[in-house]
Amino acid sequence: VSLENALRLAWQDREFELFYQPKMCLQSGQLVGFEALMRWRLAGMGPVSPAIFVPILEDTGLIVPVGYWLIEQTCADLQQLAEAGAPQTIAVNIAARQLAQDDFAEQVLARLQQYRLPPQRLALELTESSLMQEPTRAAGILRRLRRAQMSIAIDDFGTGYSSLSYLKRFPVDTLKIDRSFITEMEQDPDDRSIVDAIIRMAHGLSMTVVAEGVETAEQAALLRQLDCDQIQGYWYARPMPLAQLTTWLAERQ
Ligand code: G
Ligand code: G
Ligand code: MN
Ligand code: NA
Repeated sequence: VSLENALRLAWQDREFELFYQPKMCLQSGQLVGFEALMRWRLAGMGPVSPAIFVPILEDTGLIVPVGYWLIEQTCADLQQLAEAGAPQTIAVNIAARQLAQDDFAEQVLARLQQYRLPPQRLALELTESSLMQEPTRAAGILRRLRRAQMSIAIDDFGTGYSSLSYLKRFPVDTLKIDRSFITEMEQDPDDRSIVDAIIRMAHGLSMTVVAEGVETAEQAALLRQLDCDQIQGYWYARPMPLAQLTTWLAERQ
């Protein structure tokens, strides 16, 4: 069977799973939220990376129904996390094709209402390239979501090809520095300068800045020195299924 057919079957059987990776505030050391990351275990093949299957979901258009289903799962898990004493935000990754739906904002807000969740509990992560496919439509959708108090982050920041002017055009409040700049930040003064510049620019624009892929205490310390707001990465916590996450939360009380 082709990967595409396998994905269609996986969707029929709701075989996708969400893992959650905690994010930490560098000032306080406190947990500030989570990123939802999709997982798919293909029988006989082990886990398939979303880097491989998300583009296929996009090409086939399946990402639209799958994406709404993932938001519903996230809403259900947000309720459970609040009951477990973790009322923080979960950020979900949104693909270009999802933003091409004119009623995307209304669909997302309707689900939050259905689960009785304030829209601030959900955040969105978008890449520059997904914003730039249909920038006018995307800007309209994001304005409606921002008006409802939802946080919008640019993911993989620094790796796209678009000009910085889009930061003025889209109502985003958070930049996530791509992990490729973090990995060698300690050895490579160029990477360090880029990270420093992104943090200053984000703060100049009154945005929150998050470093991705932080794997060591040294990287975390350096990012704190550079005034980065939040970190995400294996050093603080790996992506985990909800059951493991509730154990992780309980152990930290
Ligand atoms: O978690 P992992 O490193 O395997 O994710 C690889 C890539 O897949 C990342 O770029 C991540 O943003 C993307 N990804 C993970 N989950 C989702 C999802 O639910 N929707 C979309 N559009 N992308 C996702
Ligand atoms: O593109 P996006 O930022 O959404 O993707 C996040 C990806 O990074 C996920 O696939 C996640 O599993 C992965 N990830 C999270 N923390 C780390 C880390 O510390 N190191 C590495 N190498 N990958 C990480
Ligand atoms: Mn992301
Ligand atoms: Na990223």
